[in-house]
Amino acid sequence: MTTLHEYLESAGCETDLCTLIELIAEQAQPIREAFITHQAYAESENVYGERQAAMDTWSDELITRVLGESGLVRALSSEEQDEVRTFPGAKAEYAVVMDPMDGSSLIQTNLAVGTIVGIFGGGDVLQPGRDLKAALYMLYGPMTTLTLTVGKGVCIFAMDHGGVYRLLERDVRIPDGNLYGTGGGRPDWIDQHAAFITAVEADGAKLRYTGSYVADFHQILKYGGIYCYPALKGKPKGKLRLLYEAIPVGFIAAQAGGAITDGHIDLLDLKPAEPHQRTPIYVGSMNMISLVKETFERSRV
Ligand code: AFP
Repeated sequence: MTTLHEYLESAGCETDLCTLIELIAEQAQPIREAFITHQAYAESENVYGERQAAMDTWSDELITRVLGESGLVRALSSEEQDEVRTFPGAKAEYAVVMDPMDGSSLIQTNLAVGTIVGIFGGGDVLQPGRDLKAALYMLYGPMTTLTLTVGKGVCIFAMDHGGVYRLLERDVRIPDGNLYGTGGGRPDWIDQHAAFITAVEADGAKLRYTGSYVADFHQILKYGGIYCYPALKGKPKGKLRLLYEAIPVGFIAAQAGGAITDGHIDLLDLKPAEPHQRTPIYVGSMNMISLVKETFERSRV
């Protein structure tokens, strides 16, 4: 089976980008080994005022250190750090955005969680998602998988017992489907979201929601459907972050024939104004994204 390194070479990836992707991907091993001794919460909070799980900070420090020492990264912005980190001495100009441990509140329940990463060129983290050079997520479930795009379609790899990523699937396409997951409580949903959920439930959609965005999205990538974290009454921007969660996963979705929207625009066209801005998220199959946009459009007239 093709290895990650062989795939990247065959994809004509820039050498430094190949090295950077492999460096990030291989952190899955130490991260996976750290779960058992870092299940609880740290004593700290992130910039959003959310309690940080021990693995939030542990994985953030690991990846930040490794990338800072690599000489390949000019700037790094993490969901778990208030400020953008810069590495002026870097020989390359990649800018990395990341959620180092998405779903971390689930670690002690042994549900799948993951690391989400986007890689820009040009040393600037505040770019529209459409300008990404690569996007990936490692998913720590029954397998350790790496879902990756370098702008030439989406591939899924699984790590073997020797720590080598082996290609499971290339040119992944999101099928039309009827799975849906949604955050927020029904009483807090804005009217447009409530109307969308009512419509998909009437069409027989099945609820699949674990509380881990990256795991829930991966199921959508495979089986089709939609993941939603909507605007809520009193929280018009919802919960998830544009830079660390929407943009990298949205880029993967688009490369697999799906899309990501806030109900109005394609979120890959939105240039972040500041690193920690939130956004409502609808990401998944085109059949579902089209219905979201129609629902929001109808409510405008
Ligand atoms: P944690 O990383 O704090 O577990 O939050 C996970 C998350 O950002 C995303 O992965 C989930 O889909 C969403 O939050 C779950 O939020 P709710 O608990 O409000 O449903």
